[in-house]
Amino acid sequence: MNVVLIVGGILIVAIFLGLLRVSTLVSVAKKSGEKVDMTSNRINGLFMILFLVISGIVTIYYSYVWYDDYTLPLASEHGAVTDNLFWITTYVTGFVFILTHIILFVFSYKYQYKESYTADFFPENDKLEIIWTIVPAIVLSLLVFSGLKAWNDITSKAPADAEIVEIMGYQFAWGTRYPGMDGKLGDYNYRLIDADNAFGVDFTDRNAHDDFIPREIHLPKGKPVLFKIRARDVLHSVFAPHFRLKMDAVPGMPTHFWFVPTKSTEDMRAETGNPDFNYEIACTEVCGRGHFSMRMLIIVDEPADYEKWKSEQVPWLAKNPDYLSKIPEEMRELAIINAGISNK
Ligand SMILES: [Cu+2]
Repeated sequence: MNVVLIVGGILIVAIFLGLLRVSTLVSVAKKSGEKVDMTSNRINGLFMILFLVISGIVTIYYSYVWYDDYTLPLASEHGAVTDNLFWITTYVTGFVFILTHIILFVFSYKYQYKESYTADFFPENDKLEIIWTIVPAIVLSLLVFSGLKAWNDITSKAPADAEIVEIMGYQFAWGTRYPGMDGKLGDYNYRLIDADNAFGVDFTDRNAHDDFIPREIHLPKGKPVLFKIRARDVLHSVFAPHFRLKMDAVPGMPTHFWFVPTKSTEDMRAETGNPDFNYEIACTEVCGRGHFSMRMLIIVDEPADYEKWKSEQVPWLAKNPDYLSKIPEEMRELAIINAGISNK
């Protein structure tokens, strides 16, 4: 369908260009006494109107057809604020955009050259200039300051009881690490990254012993969550559109984002009528050849289910007991206890 539309569009443009060429040649052949080639002027004027109408129809058509794709159902508290800002900005700028473009193309047609026209000398108009300076200044200030206030609220300090989840981007996947039952993520150091320890977790930090590394992200519904975001190699960007969450993952410069998920995965499946619905993180930084594969599932649970899931997770160290040999001897016993490794 789309290919047909594109080919059709190209053909229409080609036909018009052909017509323009023919009419220009005809007027040259006629050697009409006109100083200005009126035919091509008229055709260009018509093109202006045609461009306005066709591009207007295409814009409206695609905005309508893809509406659901840029208005995903919302599943976070702060998302209501950003959605609201988005629509206010879209209405204001959309109104100005449409108005100025209608004027631009209609005037180009209406005021095309005619011999009877004479130019008007119109050097200045203070009243007009004051209006078109002050009105946009006020409107833009309102938009900017309401955006700034929202941004300050969204990027404020996370509540102390927020669930901490580490998100690490690398070529080409996401990894996630949870602090375990002590609620504290262990330190990391890129020098410690090896074939086993993909996160470079520093197990000389006792907080790291019970950290666990699941395959999917689980989050509790209705509770604040703090994403601690980092990248291992190049720039990546955490994008979870249903939560209206987007934050770059930068190597060597950890970032963070906190939010409150408001709908569980089950809630969203019911709302969208899609039994296969899943929240996900995508990467929105073109980070290399495998960029497209950077997808990670997020499952939002009811708080009780979340706690149950969390308590069932096995610390990374318990799953990889061979790694104990790399932990300094004086810490090994503590690590075994903290990771809950049964000592036979
Ligand atoms: Cu990426």
